[in-house]
Amino acid sequence: MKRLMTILTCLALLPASNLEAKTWIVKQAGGGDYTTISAAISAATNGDVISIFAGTYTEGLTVNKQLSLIGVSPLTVTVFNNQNAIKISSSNVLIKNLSIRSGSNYGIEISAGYSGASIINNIINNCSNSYGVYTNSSTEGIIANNVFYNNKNGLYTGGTFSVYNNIFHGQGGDGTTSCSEDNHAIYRSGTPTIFNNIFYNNDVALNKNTGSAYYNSFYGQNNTNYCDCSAGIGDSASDPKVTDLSNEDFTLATGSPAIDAGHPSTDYNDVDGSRNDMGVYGGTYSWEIGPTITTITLDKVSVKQGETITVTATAKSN
Ligand SMILES: [Ca+2]
Ligand SMILES: [Ca+2]
Repeated sequence: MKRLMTILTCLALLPASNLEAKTWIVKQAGGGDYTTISAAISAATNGDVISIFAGTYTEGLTVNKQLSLIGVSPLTVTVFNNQNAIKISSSNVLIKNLSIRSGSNYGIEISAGYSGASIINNIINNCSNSYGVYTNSSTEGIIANNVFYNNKNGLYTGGTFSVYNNIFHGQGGDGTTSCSEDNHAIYRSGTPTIFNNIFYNNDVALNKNTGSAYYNSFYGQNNTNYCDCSAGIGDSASDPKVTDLSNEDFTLATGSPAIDAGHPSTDYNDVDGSRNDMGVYGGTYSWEIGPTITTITLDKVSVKQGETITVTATAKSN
């Protein structure tokens, strides 16, 4: 009874919003709470999670509440819009496990003045007329373990973002490669901190000299690694040997110089406890592209103290 009392006491101390947080299921084919992400955002309140199943969702999203938008996999869930695909106009928004494209504007725009944005484990691609991610001034958050590819420009940092363990490849690619044109993986404004990223085959990798950048990998740019800036401590200019970029296998091949070459602080260690690997499989937010669990069964629904319960899961490969 004492233990039960303790648990009840802890629950009573939690803020009400935690107790009321809800997960909304979005399934385009039906069977969830909604078939569009926009409808789920309208219904949700601060602190809720929107869980998005496979599909191509052609809708522009305005996230004006403290929400987590989480896809089942960036390889199977796409958000596309001809204008901004996702506009964040709230603090403390999480965008995770989505493939994001815009026809003529930003993949993700973070409106001025909002903090606590987390952009994690996404593929941001083919924003062919603008930036994959654009953060306005007075914004703050993390942009970690994403793949930016084939955008006109990858990322504009207008605020105070930590940008780490991303892969930027194929930005620019329109035949022009000058520092003064739209070509870059990252254009720096504000004061970003940029580390553990891989820059591969962009027209220009890093443009402008604000904030700080170190322990990044630069290889195969069409023009240059650095415009108006220079190499940071720990930067690598060797082929990072990503296994197969064009077929979305972002693991590092055996012998890759990006292995154990990220920031040496234990704060950024990989999930296996070793020093950070550059790229999307390094650090706390390592990609989890493995089998997807499809069913979970329990052999009983209640157990006595000391009794065993068996949980059986089945899964399919991605
Ligand atoms: Ca270009
Ligand atoms: Ca490692």
